[in-house]
Amino acid sequence: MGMTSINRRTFFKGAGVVAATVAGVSLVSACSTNTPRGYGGEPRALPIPPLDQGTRTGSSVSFSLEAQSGDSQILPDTTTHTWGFNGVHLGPTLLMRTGDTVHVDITNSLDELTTVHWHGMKLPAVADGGPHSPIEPGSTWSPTWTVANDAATLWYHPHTHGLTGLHAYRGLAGMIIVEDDASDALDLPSSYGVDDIPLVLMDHRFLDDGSLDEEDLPDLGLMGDTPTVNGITNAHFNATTRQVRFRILDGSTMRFYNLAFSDERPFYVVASDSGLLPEPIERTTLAIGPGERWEIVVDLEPEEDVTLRSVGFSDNYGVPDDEYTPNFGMSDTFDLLTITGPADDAPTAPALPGTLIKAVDLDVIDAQERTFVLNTFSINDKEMDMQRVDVLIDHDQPEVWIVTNDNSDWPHNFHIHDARFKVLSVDGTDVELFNEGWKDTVGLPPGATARLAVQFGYYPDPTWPYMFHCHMLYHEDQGMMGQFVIVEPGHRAAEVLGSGAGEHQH
Ligand SMILES: [Cu+2]
Repeated sequence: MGMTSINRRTFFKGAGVVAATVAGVSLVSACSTNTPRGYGGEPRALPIPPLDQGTRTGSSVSFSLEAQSGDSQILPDTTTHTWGFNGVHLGPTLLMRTGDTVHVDITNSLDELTTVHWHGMKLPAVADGGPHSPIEPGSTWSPTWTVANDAATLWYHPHTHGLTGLHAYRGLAGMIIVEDDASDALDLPSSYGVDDIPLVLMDHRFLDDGSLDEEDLPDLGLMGDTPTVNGITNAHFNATTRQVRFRILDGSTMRFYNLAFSDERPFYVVASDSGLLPEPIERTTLAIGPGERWEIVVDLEPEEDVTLRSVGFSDNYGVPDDEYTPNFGMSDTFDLLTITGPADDAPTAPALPGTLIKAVDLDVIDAQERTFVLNTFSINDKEMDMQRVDVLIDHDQPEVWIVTNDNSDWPHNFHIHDARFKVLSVDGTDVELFNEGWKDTVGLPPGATARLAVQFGYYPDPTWPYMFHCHMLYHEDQGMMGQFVIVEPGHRAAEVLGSGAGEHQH
C-alpha cells in the first residue's frame, strides 16, 4: 500500500491562513508543515475497543467496569501514564438493546474519586452519574436503569465536580452502542470491528518524557496539539469491505473537528447523537464538537488509500482571528486516520437504504419555553452550585429551550442530560451548521441562538438533579453548568439535593 499522504499532514498551521484546496485533489495547509508528535513514522493499526455485551439473562444485562491506571502507548516511541476502564486507556464499547434492564458495577481502583455519566441516555437522575454520584477510591457504584433510547451511539465518561476535563483527558471514556428492532432490520454495516468501526477522537499535549501535560492553558484548559484516534497517534485502518460505517465520537475536552476525506469524497451521515436519521444525508464535510457523535457510511475502492482528516472551518466557526481571542484551533488542518481499501475480490456493497427510520416531530406549539444565556463561565449569570435548582420541570411534555452563546468571540457546545432534542433553528451567526436528527449536544458559534425542541426522560424524583452544561470541559469545570429537577405535577424539589454534597451559595 502506498502511504502517499504521509508527508502532507499538518497541524497547528499559522493563524490567519485558511486551508486551501490544491488542484482539487488534496486539502493541505497553505503554510509550513508542522507534524504533530507521533505522526512521523510508520502508522500503527487502529485499536478497536473490545465489545462488551455484558452478562445477559433475557432482557437483563449486567456490566462490570473498573476504573484503573497504567502505562499505555499513545505515542509510538514511549509510554504515557493514563486512565481507563477494564484496561489502562479508554474503555470497552458497551452493547445494549432498547428495553434492556441494565445493571453496571463500577469499581474505582484509582486513588482519587471519580464518577461515570451515561452521555445521551434517558434514565433516572440517581443513575445518571453526575457530580452528585462520586465513587470513592476502592468503592463500587451500581446504577440500574431500563434502556429507553432508540438505537444510537452514546458514550460514558466521568462527570466529577470541577474535574471532568482532567479525568476524560487521562482516558476515562468509552462508547455505548444501543441497538433496537429498527436498527436490526436495516442493511447498514454492523459487524463490530469489521465494517462497523468506533472512532474516539481526542487530543493531548505531551511533556518530553511522554507523560500527559496536565497544565491548563489560559482559556483553553486541556486542549491538545496532538490528535489521537482510539487512543493512539498515526492510526491506520485496513478495510476488508467496500463499505464502512464509522461511529465517530468527539471525546476531546475542547476541540471541534471539521471532518472530511483527503480526496473530498462524499459520504453519508446515517445517525446523529441520539439515533438514526430518517434517511442518509450526503456530505463532504461534517463538524463535530466535544461530546457529539455522528455515524457515517463511506464507500472504499479496492486497494485505494484515503485519509480521514480534520480540514479546519473556512469561517473559523465564527471565532475572530485576532490577538485578543484564544486559539480554539478552528482552522487547524491535520490527519486523523489513514485508510486502505479492501482486497480486489471484496464483494460489492449493497446500496444504502433510502429510508432509515420514520421521521418523528415533537409538538411544541404550547410547550414551556425557557431561555439560557451562556457567557464566560456562567449560564444566566450563575455559575454551577450543586445545591441550587436552576430549572424545575413538573410535567412529562417536551419543552423549547432557547440557548444563546452571548460570547462574541468564544464557541460553546450545549448539552442536556436525560434528553434528546431537535434543533428548530439557529440565528445570530453566519456559520453554516449541520444539525439534522435527534441530538443531545449542539454547537453554538459566537453570538448564536439555538431553539431546541427537547424531549426528556420522565423519571420524577425531587432529590436527584440532572445537569445542563457546556461540553467544552474546561468551561463546564469552570462553572458553566446548571441543574434541573423533574418532579410530578405540582411538586417541588427537595431542600437538599442528592446526598447533600456541595456548598449552598446564598
Ligand atoms: Cu463553553
